[in-house]
Amino acid sequence: MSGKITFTMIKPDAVADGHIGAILGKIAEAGFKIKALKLTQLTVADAQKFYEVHAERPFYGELVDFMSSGPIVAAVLEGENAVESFRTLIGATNPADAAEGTIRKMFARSIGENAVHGSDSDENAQIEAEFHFAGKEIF
Ligand code: YYY
Ligand code: MG
Repeated sequence: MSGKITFTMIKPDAVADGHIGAILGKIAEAGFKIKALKLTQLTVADAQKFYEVHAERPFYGELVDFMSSGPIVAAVLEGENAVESFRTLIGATNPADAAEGTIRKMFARSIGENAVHGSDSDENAQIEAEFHFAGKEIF
């Protein structure tokens, strides 16, 4: 059964480009409820841990450097079939392949600096939410 929770980050590119408000607007418009929200910055160690599944990939070093390069917005979102419906809202990893109207199509700079993260499974959504938020910060 599909879960109600997903985890997202508005990445350093989209924060630096001034898109926090517009992206939160798209998330609200799509019907997601915000369960947790904060402006924060990942350390290099945080970014290494968060993306450790990609440690052997050629882009890992750049990904870690980028994700720790500036502030992000971290959030836990609630909605029906949250993981899949949020990934539909953000679009393909490469904004060049993302559908019109998706967050990555509208706001991403490139495949590496692609504006937003979305969890890829219910299990990872839970792990990622707990990586970023204490229990009392999730409402
Ligand atoms: O889940 P999603 O973010 O859409 O893509 P992943 O395959 O999990 O990759 C995580 C992250 O790594 C992606 O958002 C950008 C970066 N990346 C990259 O820089 N170059 C690639 N060829 C693939 C992914
Ligand atoms: Mg992924």
